[in-house]
Amino acid sequence: MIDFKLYLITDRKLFAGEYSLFTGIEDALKAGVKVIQLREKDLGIRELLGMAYKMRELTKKHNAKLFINDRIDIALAVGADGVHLGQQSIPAHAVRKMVKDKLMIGVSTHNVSEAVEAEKGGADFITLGPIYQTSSKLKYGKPIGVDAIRKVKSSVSIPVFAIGGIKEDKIKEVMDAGAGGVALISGILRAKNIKEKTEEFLRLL
Ligand code: TZP
Repeated sequence: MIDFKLYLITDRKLFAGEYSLFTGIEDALKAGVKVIQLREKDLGIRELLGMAYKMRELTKKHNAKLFINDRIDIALAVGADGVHLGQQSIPAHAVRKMVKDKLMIGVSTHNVSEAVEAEKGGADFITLGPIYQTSSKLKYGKPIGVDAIRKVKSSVSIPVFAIGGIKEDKIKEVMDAGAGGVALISGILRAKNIKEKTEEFLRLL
């Protein structure tokens, strides 16, 4: 069951000032965020595993869920709640077959057909984006706009999390379009005060 509206995704290179990955994420957890996706794609497998164990401990302490980007093996090894798959990952249907109900599955999608395929494959929710311009626009492609949420929502029944360039002033627009929540990185991780920024997002949601 998806019982969160704010899906916070990590990028250890973004933290400002005194924050590091773990102190920054802990502040977001203290503010009440209930799910973290560990997404550190450039790390080697052993380093990532170590980080995932620590993140599992931290999320448990704050009663929050942990998703691991792409790596089903690491998600299972550390006892994460879920795995988050991209379009280049093993597809959801194959993961579902492997893990049964041991892991929740989130899938990154960009259009209706990817969303429908994810749902059919057994995904519990999808992210859809980039809805708006993001800071690293080349990496994620052209913004698909808020109407894409309406289109996808009319084709799937699992929750759709808007992603890409989500800041406080975009929350109302994406939720009005039918999003079940928002997924974001820089909107929170780049903040000077992560705790206050997270509280603000949670209030708006
Ligand atoms: N997938 C689509 S856009 C995006 C991802 C991972 C980046 C989201 O980052 P930000 O900083 O919240 O725009």
